[in-house]
This record gives sequence, C-alpha cells and structure tokens, in this order.
Amino acid sequence: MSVLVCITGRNNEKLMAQLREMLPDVELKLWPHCGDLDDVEFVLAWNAPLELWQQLPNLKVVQSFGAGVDGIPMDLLPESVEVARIVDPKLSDDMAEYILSHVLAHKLRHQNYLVEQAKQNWKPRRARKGIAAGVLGLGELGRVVAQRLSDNGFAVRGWSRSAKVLNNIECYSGEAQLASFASELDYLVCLLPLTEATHGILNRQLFQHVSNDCLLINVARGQHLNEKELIEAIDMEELGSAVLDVFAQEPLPKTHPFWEHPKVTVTPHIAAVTSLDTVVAQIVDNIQACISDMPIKNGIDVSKGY
Ligand code: NDP
Ligand code: OXD
Repeated sequence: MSVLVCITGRNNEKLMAQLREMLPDVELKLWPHCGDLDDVEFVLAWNAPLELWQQLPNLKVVQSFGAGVDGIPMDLLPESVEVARIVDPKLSDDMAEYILSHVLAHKLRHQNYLVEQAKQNWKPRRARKGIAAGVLGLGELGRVVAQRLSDNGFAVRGWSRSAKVLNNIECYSGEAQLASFASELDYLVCLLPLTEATHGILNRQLFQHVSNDCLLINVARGQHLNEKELIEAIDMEELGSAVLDVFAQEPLPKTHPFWEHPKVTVTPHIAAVTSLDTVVAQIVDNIQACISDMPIKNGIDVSKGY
C-alpha cells in the first residue's frame, strides 16, 4: 500500500516532511515524479490533473487538502472509493471573522471614507441602516458565519438543501424558497459547495430579489458566480457592490475587470486558510484508518457531491 500526494500549485516540501515524520513506515509518493501507481490506495489531492484518476486501480480513499471537494471528479471514481475533506473549527471562526469584518466595513462606509480622504474631503454620513443578512449554505462554515452575524445585531436568514431549525436564524431550504430567502437582503453571503445544482447560482435572477444596495460576498467558489451578470447588475444599480475571495480563474488574470471596478473588492482566496498542522493531523488519521480498514473521518456523501 502507498500514499500519493498530488497537490499542484504550491510548495509541498513542509507537508511531505511532516507526513514522513508522522508516518515513517508508509511509502509516500509525490506527483508527478511517482512512477507506477498500481499500489496507491490513498490519494491526498488538490488541483490534481484529470489524467491522474485513470491510473489508480487500487484506490480506496481520496482526501481533499481543503474543505471543498469540487476539485475531485467523483464521476470518474469507482463507487467503492470514499472521499474525505478537511473540517476545522478554526477555519469556521476565521471565515466568520472575514465575513463580519467586510459586512461591518460596508455598514460603516469605510471604503467611502478612504476615497474621500484621498480627495481631502470632510463628508460625514450616517452608517447604513440595512441589517438583513442572508447566508447561502448552512454547513460547517455557513452556520458559524450566520451565528456571528446574528450575535452582532444582524437579522439573519440561512438557506440550505435540507430544512433546518437554528437559534436566531430564519431558515429556508430548497429551490422553492430561494426567492423568499433573498427578498430585500442587504448582505448576501455565498458558502455553498460547488456542485451541478449550485453552479452559477449567483446570477442576475437572484440579484433581482435582493435590495439595490446589497453587498454580495462570495467566499465559496468562483464558478458559483456569473461574473458578467454581476458587473451588469452593479452597473445597472440592481446590486450595490461585491467582495470576492474566489474566482473562476485563480490567480485572477491581470486584465480582469474586477481589479479596477470601484464597487468590487478582491481578496486572493484567503477568507479562511487551513493551518498545515490541523490538515496534517486529519490526513494522518485518515491514512491510518485506510491502512487498518477503519472508518475515515469527515467523509462526504459522494452521491450528493459534497
Ligand atoms: P458543508 O458541506 O459543511 O455545507 C454545505 C452547505 O450547503 C450545507 O448547509 C448544504 O445543505 C448546503 N447546500 C449544498 N447544496 C445545496 C443546494 N443545492 N441547495 C441548497 N443548499 C445546499 O460545507 P462547508 O461549510 O464546510 O464549506 C462550504 C464551501 O466553502 C466549501 O465547499 C468551499 O468551496 C468554500 N471554502 C472557501 C474557503 C475560502 O478561503 N474562500 C475556505 C474553505 C471553504 P444541507 O445542510 O442541507 O446539506
Ligand atoms: C477550501 C478552500 O476549500 O480553501 O478549503 O477553498
């Protein structure tokens, strides 16, 4: 049995050193210089190339290096393969802090004062009044974000696939309740996993329901957002502004209109960054579980895709 690490676009030296130290008896291979993959039973993956998945006849477990599993093409895997992801309370807490800081900055008009300062303008204005905030996705991250907003005086709604009852959160579920969920929101946060059902969900049809001054915050995946329709909606004053942490293409190309749009704030996919130590501990537990045929932790429901 061997373990393959296939994480592209980052330096994996520290990760490999920690895995080697914690799993001295396990053969670890690092993509792409890994030779024959016949004995690989466990793959740790992030942005893995499609060609990989056809070369693993003895695959048992795929572990995502992050919370999202959208980079793992589940339709290409045999039904017996289990898929796990990272779940970390610190990640939820960091996400809640990111969202709250942007929501409060918008409410208190921080961005406007930076613009006025550059022009040496003294222009006091009241804070924005709107407090209706909606969170798409009430999972590990969305629930904590919704609660944090509620604790800070916002009137919070949440939307999920299955119906939920949560303290101080008005819960909506399913396609049929999406429009009521979005109605006249002042803040719309996306924390959905990327699946066929959620792809492109942030579109002009949805924006038509929220308030004209609404701040959209997308921290889920770039493919949730119809980028062209976002710019149209902002320019037509159907939507106020947007904070975007994730993009269809990352890094965001230098020529992309988001960089210079006065009503779009760009951050480089940093809303909640998992610490290597937490990740390594969870990965090691799952490798050991795979070796001893025990249940893995934080496995997802492959039939749902998240
Ligand atoms: P979870 O799987 O824990 O939660 C997903 C939530 O979305 C659940 O409430 C689920 O509903 C809901 N949902 C899924 N599909 C639908 C649907 N079709 N209609 C309505 N609701 C739906 O995910 P996490 O909270 O852990 O993470 C969410 C996403 O955040 C990740 O997939 C990733 O893309 C992104 N992320 C971004 C980071 C960043 O730094 N920008 C960092 C980490 C994650 P139900 O409860 O009924 O199942
Ligand atoms: C994740 C991410 O899914 O960082 O963990 O986006």
